[in-house]
Amino acid sequence: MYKAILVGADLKKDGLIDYYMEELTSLAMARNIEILYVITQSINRITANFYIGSGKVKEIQTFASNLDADLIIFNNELSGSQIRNLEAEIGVRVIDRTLLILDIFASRAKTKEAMLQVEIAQLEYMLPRLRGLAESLGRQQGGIGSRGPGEKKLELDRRRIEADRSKLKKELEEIVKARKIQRKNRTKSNIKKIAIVGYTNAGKSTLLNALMEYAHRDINKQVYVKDMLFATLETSTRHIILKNNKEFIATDTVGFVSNLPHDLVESFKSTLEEITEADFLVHIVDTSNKFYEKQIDVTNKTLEEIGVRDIPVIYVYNKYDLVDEEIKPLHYPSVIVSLIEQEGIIRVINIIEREIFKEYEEVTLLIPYNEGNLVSYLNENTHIVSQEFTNEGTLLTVELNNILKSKYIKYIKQKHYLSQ
Ligand SMILES: Nc1nc2c(ncn2[C@@H]2O[C@H](COP(=O)(O)OP(=O)(O)OP(=O)(O)O)[C@@H](O)[C@H]2O)c(=O)[nH]1
Ligand SMILES: [Mg+2]
Repeated sequence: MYKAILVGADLKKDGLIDYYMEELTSLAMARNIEILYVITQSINRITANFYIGSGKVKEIQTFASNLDADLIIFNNELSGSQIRNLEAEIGVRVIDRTLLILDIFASRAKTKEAMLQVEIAQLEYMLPRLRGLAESLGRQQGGIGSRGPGEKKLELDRRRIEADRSKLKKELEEIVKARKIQRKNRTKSNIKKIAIVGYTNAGKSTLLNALMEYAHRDINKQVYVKDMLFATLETSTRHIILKNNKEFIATDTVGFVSNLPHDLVESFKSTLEEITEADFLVHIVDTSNKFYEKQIDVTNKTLEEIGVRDIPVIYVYNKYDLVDEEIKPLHYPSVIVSLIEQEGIIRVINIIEREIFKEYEEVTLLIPYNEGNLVSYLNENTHIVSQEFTNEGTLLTVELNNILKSKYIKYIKQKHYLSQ
């Protein structure tokens, strides 16, 4: 188990350094790293050598040797040479927040697609840093200007990494293609889609499982739920058929964190695309984290980055059972619930239903007796409000969406407008 010192240089001075350091702490803990000490420093500019000033580096070195640390984690993204220089100066391994996140993702990836996505992002992270790392190697071994062993190795490493990257990208493309076809087939059937989004560990997968349970779906299709960051990286899509025969598609996807590495977002684009195609977003918020409003902003910013625009959303302020104070939502429309309680789940399901089945309308159809197949079809696939047998045929009062309404228009006797 690593014992680490966390370092945060506050360049932006946006008043959020404590938030970022707390988040870095949870990220480190997600990797079972013990945190010995947290150092922050307000800086006006980045230094080329160490990112922070050399005085601060000395201070870190002292802390590291006194506390017996074996890892330094920077909250700021470092260049290859900065990592090398810091390691040489402090004498222990140095990584940055991006590398830590990539490492967590790598340890959590379960499907082939997620593994490829993470591996590609890791290679993208390494490529621009190789030179910096090797330069100091060259300096150590061959001196300035000489094309020493470090330089040759760098060229070989770079070529190998680039080759690996193209190979992995091709493999990923194949998987993405297959997924797109699957998605297209779903789109054709014109079923509404919801995407469950939110900060990592907020309760997204919990909601997907609850939806499936509510709809009595196969218990084997449950997704992994755990109190840890990035428990599920893969997109899980489930077809939910409610008791009233109304159906929709629900997608649970990777959680967000602030400053999610750009390469990672890029690499996960195909997975995240599913969100951009949703008809409705359910944004889950973990109110047991004191920075939950900030986490909403982080999630919304990431959604914007991946191209989500103008999709209606409901903010689900979750884990209310863990909170003592009153919650005053700053984002609307919203609902305050606990998704581990039945009542909370039903409230959220009602909101989803109301939103995505807006176009459903109660209509009365008169179906001649020689079209009995249609009566059984409607019984199996729609919500029947009442059924009566008359001299002219079966009189069905049923809830239909626009597509079915136009399909069976000739049978419609009368419309009842559903109250919203
Ligand atoms: N106390 C409490 N715990 C909850 C509630 N909702 C979810 N949890 C727990 O929170 C943890 C995270 O839930 P997940 O559903 O895995 O969260 P997620 O958003 O899918 O997280 P990632 O996949 O890691 O991004 C689990 O241990 C859940 O049991 C709630 O309302 N109250
Ligand atoms: Mg999850």
